[in-house]
Amino acid sequence: MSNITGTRGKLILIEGLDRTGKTTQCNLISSRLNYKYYKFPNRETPIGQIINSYLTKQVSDIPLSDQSVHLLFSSNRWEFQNEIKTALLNGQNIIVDRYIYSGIAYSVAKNVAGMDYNWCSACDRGLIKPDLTVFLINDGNFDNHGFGDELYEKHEFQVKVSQVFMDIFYKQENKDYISNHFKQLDVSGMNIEEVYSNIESIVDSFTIKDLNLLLF
Ligand code: 2DT
Repeated sequence: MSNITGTRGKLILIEGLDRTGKTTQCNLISSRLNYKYYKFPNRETPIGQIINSYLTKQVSDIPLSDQSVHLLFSSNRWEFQNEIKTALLNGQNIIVDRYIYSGIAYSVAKNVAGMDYNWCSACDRGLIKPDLTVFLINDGNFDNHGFGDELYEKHEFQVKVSQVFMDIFYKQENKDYISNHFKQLDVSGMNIEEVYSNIESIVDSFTIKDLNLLLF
């Protein structure tokens, strides 16, 4: 399960609320540290295009229930699994901008009957799990000012999502992951370079202990 030098690439995930600078940081890590960059949702594939019309509130002929939207997001991750796996096994480091945790947090925050943590995580079971998740938080003083006008970019909803993120990370069953594969970083008041240098040192100092890929 490794390339010729006996190593495999690391899979690093940057998660967080809207407007915490995830995409900017992922771009920097990708260009400065030579990480391959994946962003979810990937809006380019046919599945991603449906997700994009949903998020941008375009009128669609396809009736989308909250359950189908959730499954589309998951399916969009599955579309890239083989590619990600091959790259990692070839020794390529990868940085991912949103992944399973956003999938669960945004869907659970909708408060739809039956769409609890177990239901929402089931379709992601078997996906490659990040070796390290860096969770960016800010001081929570976000208001509607500065959000775009996509579906989820509303203050009240972001507060709920933030709560669900915390519930997920601090769930008993995720305890081992949190102690060994998780870092929370409060970016309040930091500029882009300050956030970058924090993330860079977290990423640099993290070494994978297991040559096998972790799976959800
Ligand atoms: P961006 O603004 O980062 O493009 O995200 N989302 C994301 C979900 O609801 N489920 C998912 O599985 C993922 C990956 C978060 C667009 C929005 O899509 C939400 C914000």
